[in-house]
Amino acid sequence: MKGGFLISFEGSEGSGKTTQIALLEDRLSATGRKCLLTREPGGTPIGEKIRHLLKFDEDATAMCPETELLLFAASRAQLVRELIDPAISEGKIVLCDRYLDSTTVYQGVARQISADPVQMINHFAVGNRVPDLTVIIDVPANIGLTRARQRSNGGDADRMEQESIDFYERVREGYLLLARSLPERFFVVDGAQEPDVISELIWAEIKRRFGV
Ligand code: T5A
Repeated sequence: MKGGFLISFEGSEGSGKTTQIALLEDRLSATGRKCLLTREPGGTPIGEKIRHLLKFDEDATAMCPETELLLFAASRAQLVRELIDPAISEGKIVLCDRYLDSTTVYQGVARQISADPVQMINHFAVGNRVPDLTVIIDVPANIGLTRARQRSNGGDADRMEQESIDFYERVREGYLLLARSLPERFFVVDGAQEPDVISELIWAEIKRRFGV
């Protein structure tokens, strides 16, 4: 595919999304393709303020699941219109660290908000901008959480990292269920392998699908 397209990366905390996005950008850049790297929540000035509210604001401990869902969607709506759509129009490959499937899984499956409003709000936020490919990096919840906590050097976990292990197991199961229901959009990779091995598997899939 020579035009622009969107690849999202999903997985639980510490699954290795950020690491793999950086490795993929190196490979794509070496072929001469221009990339835009972005993340959710965040990516725009408005989105980064929402990110801070969702993760670090001391008053956010009182946040109810419905508010949380709408804030993630608000950040995403801004990101699509301000960055993702223009970049794709310019022929860039957008690599997004989390996207609408995070809401389906974290707020829908793990927080147990009904599927219908989650789907409707997701659709309202992104319009037609569905990923051309979603890479799920699958790791057992305990491995991902250990990595995430080691990376923050024992510093305080943010609000989203303070859930029970059951919550992150539901997240993992939610992603795997989603991938089984939409195999044409998802590629699941075992994230317990070495980063270079995972990167090679993702690259092979991208070449197969997009011929880059
Ligand atoms: N959320 C988000 C929702 O609830 N709903 C939504 O709609 C959205 C969009 C975002 C939080 O918000 C929630 C989900 C999250 O709880 P975040 O700060 O963006 O939080 O954090 P995460 O997306 O969870 O990202 P992390 O930074 O925790 O993890 P990554 O990016 O998956 O992992 P990465 O690459 O930073 O690696 C973590 C550590 O592991 C090492 C790395 O070197 C690093 O130290 N590592 C490996 N170690 C061994 N083997 C490998 N293969 C490794 N790969 C990486």
